[in-house]
Amino acid sequence: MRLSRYFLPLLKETPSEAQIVSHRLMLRAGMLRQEAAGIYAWLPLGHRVLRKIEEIVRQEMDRAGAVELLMPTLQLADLWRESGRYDDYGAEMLRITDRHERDLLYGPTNEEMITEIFRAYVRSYKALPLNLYHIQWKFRDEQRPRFGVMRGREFLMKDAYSFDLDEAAGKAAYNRMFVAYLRTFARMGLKAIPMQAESGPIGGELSHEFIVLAQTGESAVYLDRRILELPTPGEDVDYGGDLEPIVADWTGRYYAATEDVHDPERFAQTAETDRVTARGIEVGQTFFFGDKYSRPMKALVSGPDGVDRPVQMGSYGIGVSRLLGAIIEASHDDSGIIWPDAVAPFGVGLISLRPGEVAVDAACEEAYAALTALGKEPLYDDTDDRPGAKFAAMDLIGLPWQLIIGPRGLAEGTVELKRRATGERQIVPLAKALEIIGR
Ligand code: 5CA
Repeated sequence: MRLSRYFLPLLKETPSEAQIVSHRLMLRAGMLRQEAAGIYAWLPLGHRVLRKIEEIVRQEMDRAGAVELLMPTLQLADLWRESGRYDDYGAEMLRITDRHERDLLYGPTNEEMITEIFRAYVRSYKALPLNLYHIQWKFRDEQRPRFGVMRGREFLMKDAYSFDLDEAAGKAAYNRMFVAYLRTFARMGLKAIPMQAESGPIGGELSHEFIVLAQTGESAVYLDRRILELPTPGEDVDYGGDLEPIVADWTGRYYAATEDVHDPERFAQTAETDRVTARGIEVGQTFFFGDKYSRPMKALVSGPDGVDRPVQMGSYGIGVSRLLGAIIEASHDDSGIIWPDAVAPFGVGLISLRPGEVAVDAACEEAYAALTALGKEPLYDDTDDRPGAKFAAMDLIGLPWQLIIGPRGLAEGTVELKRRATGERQIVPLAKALEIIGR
């Protein structure tokens, strides 16, 4: 992408309404624009990151055996009357009436709709286990939308729903999602710690929140620091096998709890030097709630014994749009964002120090073509801005590499390569710079 043809409206001033660093940086870096309280337009740079995060989530869901579909944002109120949640959900639900006076709502979550889809088609245990997921916008009329994408009213969620014949199989399905979550967040450069949690309006006894530690997090958390050292399951993890040992490692060995369920007495059993009190951002939550929806909604399956019973269900959410904020909170410095490679909107910022000068233009074009061919998605700053402004802009938007090409270096056969995360600079021939980036 050539910057002269792109839409990257950077802000010079720090917007006064933004209270936390991720919100400030997303506004300054031209990623996001507020259209109403808690409702945002995703500008091109923000949209690219959103899509990258979504893709990682999708790949790990698919790897764990979940199947993608897409449900609508609008739902019939009657569906929610079947489960009894229409009235329970309260003021957070955005209720809408269509021209025929039918009650609709903008979905805050999809347990009812997925149960309706399941019961329409599945009758037998032979179709199980089944896990269906989608990545779709949700609306919750939060009392205090704040911190930008962290607590929006309209936000993008991945929500998966598991269906099993009995509780044991349901727990195995829960474990598959649990492991997939460990992998998903690690791939984004995040350390997300599963913590025992309350299930709130979704329901059920078994629930974990996946929490990224950050000073600006909304909830207080208590943990044994040794949980931070546990290894993330690799790509070769066997989703067909028994995952209980991995889940037990993460849930049974070390203390980790949010303030809602914190137990000071149990926490006191952790050695004082290992005790950490911190704040955290909830990037995902998993629930197992058995037949809470399938029983009232009559989603029945017959087992090998021919007897019908309500299907056992769980649901598994990831805050896809919230993750942008969480990643920036975890990875930035005074100059701006530092994107982990896996979610960076572009891989390399290619900076021309003298657009219009034949040799510089030629070297930049060569680099641009080579980087594109390498799949590194360069953003080529071919504008007439001063070098200082270009450097500041690249630092702000936080691409992993900066490749700087100017007349003086070229006269000596070199370019400058900067790694955003460390600030390390190398003066090398262009071919060498390309080799380093391509590694
Ligand atoms: N149906 C279940 C799981 S599929 C569910 O709705 N779970 S949830 O309420 O915990 O939401 C899932 C994830 O969405 C949360 O972990 C959080 O990361 C994200 N989320 C929830 N509310 C908001 C919000 N107002 N703004 C941004 N992200 C949110």
